[in-house]
Amino acid sequence: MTKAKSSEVVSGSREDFASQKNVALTRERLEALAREHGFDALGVASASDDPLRKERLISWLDAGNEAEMDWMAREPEKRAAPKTLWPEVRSVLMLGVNYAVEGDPLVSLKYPDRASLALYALRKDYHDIIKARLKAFARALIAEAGGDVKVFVDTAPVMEKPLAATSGLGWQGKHTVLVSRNFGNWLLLGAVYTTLDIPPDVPEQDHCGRCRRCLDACPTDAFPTPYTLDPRLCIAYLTIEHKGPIPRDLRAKFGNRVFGCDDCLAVCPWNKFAVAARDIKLAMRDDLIGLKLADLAALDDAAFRARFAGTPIKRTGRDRFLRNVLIAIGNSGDPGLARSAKAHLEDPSPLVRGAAVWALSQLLSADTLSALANAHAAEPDGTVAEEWALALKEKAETCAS
Ligand code: B12
Ligand code: SF4
Ligand code: SF4
Repeated sequence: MTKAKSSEVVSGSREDFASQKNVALTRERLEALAREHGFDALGVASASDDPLRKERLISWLDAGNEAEMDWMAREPEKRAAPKTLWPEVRSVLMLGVNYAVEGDPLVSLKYPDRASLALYALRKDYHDIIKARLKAFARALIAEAGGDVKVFVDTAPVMEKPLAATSGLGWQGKHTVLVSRNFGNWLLLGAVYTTLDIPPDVPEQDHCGRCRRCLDACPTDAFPTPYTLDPRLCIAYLTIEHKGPIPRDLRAKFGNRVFGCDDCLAVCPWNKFAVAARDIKLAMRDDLIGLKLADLAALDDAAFRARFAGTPIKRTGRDRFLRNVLIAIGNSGDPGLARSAKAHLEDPSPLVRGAAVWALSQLLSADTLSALANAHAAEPDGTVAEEWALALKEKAETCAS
């Protein structure tokens, strides 16, 4: 268990900490409870308003950064302030689960004929695991100290990163993700709002200094300024949340990243303090590592669901996933994969057909592409017809230059 500023131990706080039940619960006991319930890090934040947190959220939304994540723009007051979400809350317990891996986290980028999937996705969905742990932890907390609780992971209007920074778990790095001195970039977060008044930890300082490795590592230049991400340029957003075609000018920069992206996290020097996770429930699934693009391209809906059942990947659905696989096929430089793309020129989904056209434009000669375009001249969907037109135009320009 990593303590957030471990010197901040709860002691002699019987009245404050557990006023509803008059049972003493020391900081050590709180940490022990967190550890017993599968958490590697714990920090406590006050539930009071933080004007800066709200101001930053509003300016992020004003810039349209929620993009297609409409739910991010809903109820910003509740998201920014725990007490607006739940007036009775007094303290926020931020909990972290370590998911660091052994070896190079970016090794999958070296194999262009295989899919690179974000590390958090190569295992059972963390939402399910963390939510179950948060609930069990919260029940134990109530049993020992009383109070009411609400638990959150990811989907509720809760700003987990700024709250975790306030709770001393780490700081928001220039890539905006929480960096921990003990776990580097590899903590998944969950929150417990409680009516208990627990002495807060000291917020963590920013330890980025002059470093800018994460900013420079981003394949799509998704950081307009340090500490701000534009999701519309981020591969994680575009492969997971975005529903339409991948923006044309970004496709070549995706490489073989098919679901999420770890580049900005993996280069952070603070990862040197991370120790590979031994959490069995969050263990990497061997059957998801090094998957061949050709095999993934052959998945129909049922096979997609079966292959990714229980993982975060299932949430994108087969069509969006296939779109991503086809972009990676286009980037593979392997003409042998053209067959896999060609098989999707008559796919029922226009999203998939469009991505197949682009993939083929990257792998085939101008003549072969043109013959295929003629054979599909009756394409009924406007966006796919435009993909054909642009593919032919760009191919002609490349040949001329
Ligand atoms: C929406 C979302 C996304 C979006 C947008 C990401 C983003 N940076 O906001 C997309 C889809 C792109 C995304 C991607 C990823 N995500 Co995400 N995501 C979320 C979610 C649901 C909300 C985040 C949020 O509130 N964003 C809104 C903006 C306003 O917040 P912000 O980034 O903190 O922006 C602040 C800065 O700009 C800051 N700011 C501005 N100027 C300055 C100056 C200074 C000095 C400072 C300090 C700050 C600062 O102010 C803004 C407001 O606080 C959270 C879960 C949750 N409920 O919190 C998970 C979460 C952040 N994601 C997570 C993960 C793991 C990822 C990925 C690594 C997944 C992957 N491998 O593909 C990537 C990382 C990409 C990246 N560099 O951020 C984890 C991060 C864990 C951690 N250690 O921080 C979270 C917490 C989920 C979880 N429960 O564990 N995600
Ligand atoms: S997740 Fe990838 S694309 Fe998104 S900001 Fe980080 S490095 Fe850039
Ligand atoms: S890579 Fe450097 S700048 Fe980025 S979060 Fe880590 S320490 Fe901060």
